[in-house]
Amino acid sequence: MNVSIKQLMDVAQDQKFLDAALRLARKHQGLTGTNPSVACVIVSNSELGPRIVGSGITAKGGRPHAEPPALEEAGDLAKGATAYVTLEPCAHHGKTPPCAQNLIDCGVARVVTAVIDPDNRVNGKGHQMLIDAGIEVTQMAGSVAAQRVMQGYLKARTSSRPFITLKIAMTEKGLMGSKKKGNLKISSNVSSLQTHLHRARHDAILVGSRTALFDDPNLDCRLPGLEGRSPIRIVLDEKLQLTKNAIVIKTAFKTPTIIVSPATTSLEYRQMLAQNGVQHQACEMDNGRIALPELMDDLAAKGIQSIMVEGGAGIAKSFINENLVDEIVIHVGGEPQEPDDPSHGVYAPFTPSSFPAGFELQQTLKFGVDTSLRLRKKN
Ligand code: AOF
Ligand code: ZN
Repeated sequence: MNVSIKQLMDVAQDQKFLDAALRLARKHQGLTGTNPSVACVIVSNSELGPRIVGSGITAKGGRPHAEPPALEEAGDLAKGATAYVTLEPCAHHGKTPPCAQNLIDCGVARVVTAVIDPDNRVNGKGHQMLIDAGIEVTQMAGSVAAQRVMQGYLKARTSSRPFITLKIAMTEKGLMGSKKKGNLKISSNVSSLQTHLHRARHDAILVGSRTALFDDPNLDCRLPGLEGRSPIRIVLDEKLQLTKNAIVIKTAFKTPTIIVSPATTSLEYRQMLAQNGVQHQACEMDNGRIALPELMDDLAAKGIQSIMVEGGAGIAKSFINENLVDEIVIHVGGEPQEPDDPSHGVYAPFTPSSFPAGFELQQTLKFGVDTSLRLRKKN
């Protein structure tokens, strides 16, 4: 097949504007509830070349969708323009008419999208509406970046479970901490800043009660300007060990917090949680441990679509064993600090050089002296 230079340039131009839309969509990642953060960029061809005449992003909370504000900004310039939308435009009537209809009514000539919307009310119908109205529709193949921006939404829509990122800081030998000293400093400050950025992109952070008790962490996002992006904190507390003195409980009126414990939890403990503004999530037990798959189903039903699991070797192992993890982020500390007595070490269920079966390395980054590995579950 002969592909002309013009065709190659057109594909490159589509990719450029779709990438711009994807960067825009990341701005509201984790802030749009059960709606994905979608962005729309309207590009008009003038004598001087293509130029962006309107842009929009799904509003915080999920409505309005991305297309109406972009089309409104473009005004008459939307006629004959190309709309780059990171997700197939919706075909259903919600608080506003379908976005596909809005694009048709505004006279857009072409629509380029990155991902088909798996929502039953859309799933190809948005594209079909556009095609039936004579609009050229191009779906860009294999957009990994788009899948990443919408990973929580796509996972929850297709499997009723949240997308799970397991984040672990460890040394080359897999050391995570010390049973004696508690919190060993494994990773550098640059990695910690990256962790805060990562938190901001998830709906929730999850740790076990041991981590909440011994490290007494804040588990929020403290990056300047992103303080409002702290995700919900979830603590698994099957033995009801947390008290009102734990930071996660003391600060629950500021940062939403969910404590997970068995349905048999005493009224007294539940009252303590309620008085401190903490939500209680009753869970099923499986052989004396929290039944994680069922808990993940319940959290997805609550609208939590992505979770960063941050706490404890035991929790990491349970999530891996239950086959619940979609992505693993390992921060490998540059200066290994071994405990004097190796039996005091807390070790991860794997090391940076021997990952769990079924995962493949996607990205290696340098964070100061640390190395960060991103592993993804193979399809
Ligand atoms: C779009 N553009 O910006 C977004 C879309 O509750 P509703 O009515 O807002 O519907 C939620 C569904 O809308 C969601 O599951 C997905 O199918 C679509 N999201 N669609 O055209 C947008 N956020
Ligand atoms: Zn819409």
